[in-house]
Amino acid sequence: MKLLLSLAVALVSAAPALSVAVWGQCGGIGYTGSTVCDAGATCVETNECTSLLLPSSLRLLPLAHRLFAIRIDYSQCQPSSATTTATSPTSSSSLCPGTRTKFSYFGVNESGGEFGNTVIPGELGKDYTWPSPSSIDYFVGKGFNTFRIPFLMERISPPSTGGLGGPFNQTYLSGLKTIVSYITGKGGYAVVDPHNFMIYNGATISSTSTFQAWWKQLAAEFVSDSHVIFDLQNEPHDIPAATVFSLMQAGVNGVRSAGATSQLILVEGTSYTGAWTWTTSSGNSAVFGAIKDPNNNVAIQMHQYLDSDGSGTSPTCVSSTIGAERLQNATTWLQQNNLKGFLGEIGAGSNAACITAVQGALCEMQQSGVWLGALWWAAGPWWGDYYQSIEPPNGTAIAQILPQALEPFL
Ligand SMILES: *[C@@H]1O[C@H](CO)[C@@H](O)[C@H](O)[C@H]1NC(C)=O
Ligand SMILES: *[C@@H]1O[C@H](CO)[C@@H](O)[C@H](O)[C@H]1NC(C)=O
Ligand SMILES: *[C@@H]1O[C@H](CO)[C@@H](O)[C@H](O)[C@H]1NC(C)=O
Ligand SMILES: CC(=O)N[C@H]1CO[C@H](CO)[C@@H](O)[C@@H]1O
Repeated sequence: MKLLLSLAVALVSAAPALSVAVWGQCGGIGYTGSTVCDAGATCVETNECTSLLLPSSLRLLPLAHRLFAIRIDYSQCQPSSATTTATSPTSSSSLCPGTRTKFSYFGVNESGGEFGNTVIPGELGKDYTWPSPSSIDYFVGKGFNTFRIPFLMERISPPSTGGLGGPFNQTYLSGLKTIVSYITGKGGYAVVDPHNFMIYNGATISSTSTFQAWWKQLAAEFVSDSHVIFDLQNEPHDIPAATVFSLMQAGVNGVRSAGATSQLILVEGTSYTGAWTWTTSSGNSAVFGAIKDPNNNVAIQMHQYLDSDGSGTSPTCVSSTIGAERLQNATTWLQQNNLKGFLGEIGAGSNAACITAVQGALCEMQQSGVWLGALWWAAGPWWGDYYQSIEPPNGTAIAQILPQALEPFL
């Protein structure tokens, strides 16, 4: 809207001028006016809101044409101190002063393989899909290195061919391995994430021996790739913390028994592994301090959203300080237990309060030194206009969250 208003202003003052006022046009295809801005403003190339300017006929063009159309060149005088442009990352030292430990693993979730979870086995391209290599390239190009790849246990271990003890579906497994190899081939880390909430084929997984054997079978597929990270289970819930702990310990043992000894393992707790309830209602903090790994390379994966119910379904954040507040108790617990954390999912809306809240969360994490990594939820080709989508080129979180809240913490 800002841009439309400024265009009107620019048209009214169309006579040649020595310099252009703030928000006025100062360059672009077919532009012949002054390219010099008033004092205090800088001429910036921008695509912001450009699609709003397209005639409605253009908006009906096929996708590829519209993508071309929104690349129409346009430059605008912006206040030199403007921080809202999507063109360059916000500086990090002003946001988060002091000594910080950068994340070893920083990136995004890449959804797709877990979509359509009510249709088993489902059809590739219709019920589920795999992440796009171009999305991986985009984030690697910006300096991110870690991608969490959700998939479904019912698709890799079909109930119809022996269930969790049966052979893998080679078609689905090969789809998973293809994207994992693509990521690790680029030097990145691929987090292999059975996105099942500890429920398989409608029933809660309860057998530690079945879970251990399943992980031994899966880890064997990736044994030689040290850039694979094993995320034992996404968001168990409605299971006692102690039961989830036993299953996670069995999973660690299963991975290591496959000979996969170099890789990081992530364990998750009950109550959707929420950081905000880790030390309180979930009961996780009472049991997870005892996790044992013969290779001493395990971290506690937690998730945190910043909307009122912590579900990641509303773009409204509780406050601009809620990110740091919700992580504080978990951070202290990690420090006291000499454990490392990994924030496998964080997400919030593209608005000022949420951006400040995400910055506060990531700042606290880096200042504490106990968090190995963080991943935004989520990229992936099928999110559409979901407010947390960070899928390039124009997922909702690309314009502001990426440059202002994530890139400063690279
Ligand atoms: C294996 O996966 C493919 C691809 O999703 C699917 O078409 C096929 O039906 C699956 N096989 C079984 C036994 O589930
Ligand atoms: C942190 O834990 C204390 C009790 O241990 C609890 O009273 C407080 O509400 C927790 N903080 C948050 C933000 O959940
Ligand atoms: C991204 O751009 C495409 C093409 O212009 C458009 O159809 C789509 O709605 C946009 N997505 C978002 C989240 O803005
Ligand atoms: C917050 C969020 O997006 N959660 C999603 C986690 O992944 C599952 C499976 O894709 C979705 O159903 C949730 O909505």
